[in-house]
Amino acid sequence: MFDKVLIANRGEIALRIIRACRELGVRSVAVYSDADAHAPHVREADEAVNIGPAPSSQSYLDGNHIIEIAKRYGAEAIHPGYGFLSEREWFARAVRDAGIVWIGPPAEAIAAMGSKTAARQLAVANGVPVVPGTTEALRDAAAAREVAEQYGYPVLLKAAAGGGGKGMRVVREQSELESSLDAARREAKNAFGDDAVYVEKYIEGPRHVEIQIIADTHGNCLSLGERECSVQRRHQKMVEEAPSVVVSPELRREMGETAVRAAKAAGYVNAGTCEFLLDRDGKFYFLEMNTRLQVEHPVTELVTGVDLVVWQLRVAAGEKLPFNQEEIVPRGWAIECRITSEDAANNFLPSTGRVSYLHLPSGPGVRWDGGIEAGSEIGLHYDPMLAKLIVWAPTRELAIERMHRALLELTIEGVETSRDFHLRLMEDDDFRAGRIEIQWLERKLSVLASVKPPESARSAAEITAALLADRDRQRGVARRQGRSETGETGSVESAWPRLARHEGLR
Ligand code: MV4
Repeated sequence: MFDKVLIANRGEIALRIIRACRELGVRSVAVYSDADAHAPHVREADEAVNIGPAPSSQSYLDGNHIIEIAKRYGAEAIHPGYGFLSEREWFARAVRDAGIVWIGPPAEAIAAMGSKTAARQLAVANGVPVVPGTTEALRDAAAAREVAEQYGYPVLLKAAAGGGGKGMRVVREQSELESSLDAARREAKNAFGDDAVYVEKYIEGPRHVEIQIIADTHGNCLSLGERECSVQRRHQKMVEEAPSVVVSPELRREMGETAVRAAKAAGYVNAGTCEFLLDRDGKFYFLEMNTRLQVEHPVTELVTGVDLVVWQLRVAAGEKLPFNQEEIVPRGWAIECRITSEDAANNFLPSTGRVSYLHLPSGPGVRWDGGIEAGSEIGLHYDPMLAKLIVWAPTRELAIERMHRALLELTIEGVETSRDFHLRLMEDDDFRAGRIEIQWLERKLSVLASVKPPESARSAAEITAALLADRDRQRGVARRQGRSETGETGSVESAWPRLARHEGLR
């Protein structure tokens, strides 16, 4: 195992990696921008080095500078976390060329999966089902028309260099094709500097189900099962769970074998994820492979018992995976809510400010992977995800109740957060029944993102409720639950005193 690892990231994922390092007896080197001088990851690491100004381009994305620091501080390996430099082929190569171990897949595997058309060709060549469509970029509108006719409308134009939904256009009929192709090309050129576009049959109302894999350097590659990630808005996931309500043990085995085949074809090592669309008939199609640790990895950890970050470090150090596929069986249910500094009532506008008060949930089956503390300044330089709240329970129903309970315990003041939105999600009948697909949340937004009363009205109500609660307590009135056994939100009389105890009387 390594003596010292540099963590080229910030926030909750930097802390997550520091924790894994500490359990393995590995010393950690954090890097931080001027904006993060007082951030928790800086304090928790064994050493911390300032790498420049707040903008990512001058700090967390300055790969050459980070490699210099790794050498200067004697770090034998670099963990990139997710985002930032994690999927930059050039960086994986530069780290390796500097004689430092890259805690991630080989640069060649990042490249193989980086181009969506190349990934589709690799998939097709290895018997991995993809959505019907082309595996090469379209030459012109006439070629687009020809393949669209062949597959039938609606079709989806996608950027070859893309991923994450940029440069995508649904085309419902031939008359829209040419203008959509122009638009997709322009968007692709802007986002990726490459206007290559290809075409797929458009799948209506699918789920987004992804398979976690892990591979060592000895030729072992295992599937750790699926995550259901359909609850997303504008390609930003908001809730993830493992397993998925629609994945049977047989389908899990089939999707797992498919993901392992795709990973092996790319020469993959380390943790990675194959994304699939799962249609209403239970047919699945490979979309793309994420060649990094993902934000939502904890739900897989909780149902499999495999510490993914520890195993990233171990396989990067050359260790063999000690388990086999038959031993990996998901147990119970895990759900993750991404707690962001966004105002759901205001079109998810990013919210900034200082976290003036923070109370974290705990108790049975609750995990908090956070990157903030009371006093943290939330600005606009980085991603608005502040933390992940993750729960485990024996069944999905109990996991939803547990998440609801944990969200009730959570108080974050000073910035707007997605906490209330997540509470309403956990109360939603469709969500509770598992009736979700990739467009579900956007259809539901108007109901879930209801406008809040103004702050002045809220604080007056809180003070009133606090006084009422105090009076009741002095009279010895028994505490009542805020939620009944049928899952209905409690009456105003019971809900307010509970809120008051939480937020008014502290
Ligand atoms: C699709 C699709 C429907 N049909 N491909 C979105 C981002 C990129 N990873 C692929 N995406 C999609 N590809 C076909 N042929 C619908 C989506 C899609 C989506 C996929 C996963 C998660 C969320 C999504 C939201 C909108 C569209």
